[in-house]
Amino acid sequence: HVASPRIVSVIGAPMTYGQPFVGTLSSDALSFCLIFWVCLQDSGPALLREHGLLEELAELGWKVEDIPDLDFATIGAQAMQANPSLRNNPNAKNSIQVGAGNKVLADLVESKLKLGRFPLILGGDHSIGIGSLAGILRAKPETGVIWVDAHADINTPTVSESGNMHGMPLGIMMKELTPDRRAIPGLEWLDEGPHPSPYLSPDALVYVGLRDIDKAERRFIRQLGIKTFTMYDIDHLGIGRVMDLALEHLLKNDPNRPIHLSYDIDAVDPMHAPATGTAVRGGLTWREAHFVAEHVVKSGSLASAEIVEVNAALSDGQGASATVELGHQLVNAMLGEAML
Ligand code: 4U7
Ligand code: MN
Ligand code: MN
Ligand code: MN
Repeated sequence: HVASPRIVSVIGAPMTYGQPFVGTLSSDALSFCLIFWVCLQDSGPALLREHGLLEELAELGWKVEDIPDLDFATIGAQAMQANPSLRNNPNAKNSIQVGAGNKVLADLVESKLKLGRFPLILGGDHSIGIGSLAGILRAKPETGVIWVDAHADINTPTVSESGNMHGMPLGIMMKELTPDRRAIPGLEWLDEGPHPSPYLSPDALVYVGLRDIDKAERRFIRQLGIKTFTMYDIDHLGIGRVMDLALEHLLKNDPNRPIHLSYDIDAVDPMHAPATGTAVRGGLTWREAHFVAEHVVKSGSLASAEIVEVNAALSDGQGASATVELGHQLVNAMLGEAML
């Protein structure tokens, strides 16, 4: 159950460099950007705030620490200036900006966890998983991760077909797949300094909701034996059994293990979440989507959470507000709304 006067640290992480609507701009994307000016800064955190998210968290009994949104446009530009000879690699697009932004995010997440707070990270694209995992694993290396997504996000620069880093956070955070993170421009910090960021062990991860897995990703998941519940498993077993098994996998050896919930809104069916970059049909229903978060909360193990890939620029107004509304509801679920 939610412990009484806990502090939630709300961290706005409006990253866009990990997905294709930045960098090489088609004229369509460019007009999107002019209308919504979200090319270098995503509107997800702002829209969730406007939707009354912080007030609602307070009503749920949390003490709310609101942190100003990270300014990834400036952080990224400074990183580019600092080392003009460094080149972004086409196999890991914008890795300098993605890396610099995630370094700041990782430090923030680590410090909040060490203060005993609950980091709630509002994305932004899923490349922020690099920074949140790095910070979490530095503060609490024993953490288990539930990755709710249509996609596996376990590509690496070597195998990725798109080069988009929102498809790589898990591939980059596993030693078996990226043994030298210093080879990726912008990500050197992961393996440098007095506190290198631990890798995520494959058995510390459970997937829920997958239905669009790339060929290389399939191979990695099999080779590494990662616990995976696809949409097929959810249809077959029901979401209740799936979440029981997911928690059992992470908690069987250590019932007190902290859990991080990484929630990509594209896990949910596009009927409810159309405003996202990589929508795939056949996703979680409204209730299944909520149950996933509610059941993790009920375990008492949830220690941090993120909601990512809410991208209002990628839908009409109605689709955007429906997606923000869902994102808000899922955050409420993560922070214990369904608990009596
Ligand atoms: B998301 C993809 F090829 N796998 O790597 C890729 F299908 O964070 C999609 O889950 C990645 O939204 C989607 O580009 C990343 C593609
Ligand atoms: Mn994702
Ligand atoms: Mn996804
Ligand atoms: Mn996506």
